[in-house]
Amino acid sequence: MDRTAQLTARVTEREIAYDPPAAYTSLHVRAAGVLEASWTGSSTVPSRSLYPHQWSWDSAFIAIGLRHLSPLRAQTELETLLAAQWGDGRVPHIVFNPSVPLDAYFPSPDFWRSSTAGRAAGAPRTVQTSGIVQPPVHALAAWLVHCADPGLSRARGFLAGVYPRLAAWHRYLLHRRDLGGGGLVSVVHPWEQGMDNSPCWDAPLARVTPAPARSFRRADLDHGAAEDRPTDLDYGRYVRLAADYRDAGYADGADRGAARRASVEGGGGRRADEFAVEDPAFNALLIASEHALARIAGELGAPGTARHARAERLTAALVDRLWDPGSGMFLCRDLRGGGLVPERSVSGLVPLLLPGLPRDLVATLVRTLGGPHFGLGSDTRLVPSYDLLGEAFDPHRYWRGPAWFNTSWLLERGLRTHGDRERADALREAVLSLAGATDFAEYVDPYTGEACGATGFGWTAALALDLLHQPVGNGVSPTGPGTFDRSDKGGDRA
Ligand code: 9WN
Repeated sequence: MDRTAQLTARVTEREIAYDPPAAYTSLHVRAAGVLEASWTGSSTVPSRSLYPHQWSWDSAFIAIGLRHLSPLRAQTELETLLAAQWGDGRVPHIVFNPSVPLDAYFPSPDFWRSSTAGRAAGAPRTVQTSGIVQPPVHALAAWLVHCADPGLSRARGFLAGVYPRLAAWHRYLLHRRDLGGGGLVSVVHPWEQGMDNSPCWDAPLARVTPAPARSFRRADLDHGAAEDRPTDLDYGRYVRLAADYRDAGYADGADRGAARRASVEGGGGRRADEFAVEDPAFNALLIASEHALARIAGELGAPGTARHARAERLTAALVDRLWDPGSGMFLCRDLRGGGLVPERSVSGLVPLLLPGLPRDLVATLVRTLGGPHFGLGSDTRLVPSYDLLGEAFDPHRYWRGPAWFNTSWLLERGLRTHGDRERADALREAVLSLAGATDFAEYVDPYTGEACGATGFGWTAALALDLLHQPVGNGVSPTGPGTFDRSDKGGDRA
């Protein structure tokens, strides 16, 4: 039997076991087909055309879906990513596949030069990576992957193998990236936060001098419509920020200041830390992953209490630094411009997934989600990436309005975590029907559900699979009630 037939057979067995509605059977098989076609042998590409390497947060979401088809592949996905971790603990946002031509994606390995420019930060020698990071969804993914097949996980020592790497990853973020000194992590590039072209970056990016357009060649325009993608001007700024970080040896915080002084003395002199933003989704995902790491520690026989307590402290810092009562949601904090960025993005709703969020904030976030700025349940089919009433809103342009499936998946989990079954079930149905109708599009027009970007997109297929495996209504997923739960009791069913 070939691989696709084997996977399909396994899928069919699982479908019988979970008894999903017949209408979803073909969705399940098609989603499995996308993941099969995107598998390289050790990891999964987000898209064969647009994103032909391994991306960090994509891999975490993909592993969450892949665990239902092949727990072994899901474990391997995360292990491959973590094998490219740097000595300082950072998990790079791209791990390059050496067999893919250099011009297939920009910025390519010869731009990042990780093994030379990143040497002082401990970049691996044998694999080429980018030097920036993406949201830390990995510990959460590792825990969910473990729960899918605890026997296999224990037999392979999966959690014992990934735990030290995940702990070092969180340490890097908490110790090297608390640039604001208030306990939260900052991103130093819009690509780090994952919602690259969000209007939240417009003001902080405006201070960055763009790299000249002729100094690089965009590969994304070979695959996507120019009017849907970031502008050349913004691309020039992305390139400038990444090049400056690279030229400062990918140093962070105080080390970065020293690298800059050395570069000034050596005739350089460009500021290498112009962009520093505290983002609600990035920090909320770190908190969810800290809770997951506590569970992993528990499974390995160590108490997770200190980690749960840290997650609670981080939740308090998130509320203290990023909650904006006037907007009824969380906002980004621009550390260089000195304040909250007055733009409503889906990022500011993602903290809904945190179990420890105060009840009144939960109620406010749910109201905002259904209100005129996001319109869920009335005007929009999936959660838009940006404020429907915002000046920069565009239903098709990258992260300036369209809806992505990963953020809707996170909000579905949030609604379910806080017991809002009705809204969670409706969002689940919307994700499943649009994933199927759009051939697993990268993103969709939030009003019409029209497919945009690539089709056969990895996390869209994976997260649809995950929702297919989740019983509706009772608020309990097959991985146990502890997925996002704070308590060490009752959730560790594995
Ligand atoms: C830069 C891979 C990635 C996602 C991001 C998405 C897009 C890259 C790009 O694709 O970013 O990392 O070239 O635009 O914005 O969320 O991880 O799918």
